[in-house]
Amino acid sequence: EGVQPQEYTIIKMEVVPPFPPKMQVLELEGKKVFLAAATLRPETMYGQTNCWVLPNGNYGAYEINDTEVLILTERAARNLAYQNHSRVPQKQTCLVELTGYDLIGLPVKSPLSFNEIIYVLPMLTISTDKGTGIVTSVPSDAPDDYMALHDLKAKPTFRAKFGVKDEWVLPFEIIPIIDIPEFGDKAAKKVCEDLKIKSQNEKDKLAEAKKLVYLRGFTEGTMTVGTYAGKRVQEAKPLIRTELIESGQAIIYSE
Ligand code: A2H
Repeated sequence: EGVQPQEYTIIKMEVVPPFPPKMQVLELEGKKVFLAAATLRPETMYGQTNCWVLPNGNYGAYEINDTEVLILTERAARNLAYQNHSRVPQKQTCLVELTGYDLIGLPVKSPLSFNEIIYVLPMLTISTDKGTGIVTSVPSDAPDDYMALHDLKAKPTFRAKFGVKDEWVLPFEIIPIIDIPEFGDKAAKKVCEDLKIKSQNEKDKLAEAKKLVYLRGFTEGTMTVGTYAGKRVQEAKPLIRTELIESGQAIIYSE
């Protein structure tokens, strides 16, 4: 972890019932259950195509108030408890323990997403020591997301290995949401192709791609969709973030 505190936006992605076997417990009955994705780019939520978990990662369903439950790492739940987001003050309460494998294939409804339903898919490079251990996928603007989705789309054996059904992946295309001069409106794809990145495991090249897309996107990008279409990313970002938080669809989280 860095010296500077990182402030994330946690996006509440509602799990669509019926719940899978592991989540069919009395404690979750009547509760609203969300996957909690930590992002630095709330203005990109229009372009979500799926959501990522670490297959071997440990997660839990934690109460944040009397009616709502968030699925995330215990570490994030503890931090959130000290940021006023727990039913019992300053204490996380886990209703059920889960692994990434339990979550793969779940349908979720995520704020602002043009896709009404998106699916939980495996990403092997997720760190459980950062954010919530759950990441929402915007392949138009995030090189990591673009490559991980590309890996799943291109490799049937990779899908089979994690029990990923074709219909959770193949129908989902990149959604252009931000235009960047010279990079176009699928910046992550362009930069990954320019750098000849072959898979999600090429860490160094992906770090370079991320730096390029992130800097240019933030300083020169223009929203092409949503309420702030035509506005600069810089201007739209805080507005969209505030709207998500005030409508109860997101929460502020720092670590
Ligand atoms: B970002 P930082 Cl469109 N492991 O959200 C790996 N990656 C994680 C993570 C974890 N535990 N938690 C969050 N992230 C991702 C959107 C996005 C993001 C776009 C473009 C760039 C981008 C959609 N995915 O991040 O290391 C999340 O992906 C570029 C860095 O804490 C989160 O924001 O700085 C970002 O990494 C947080 O990374």
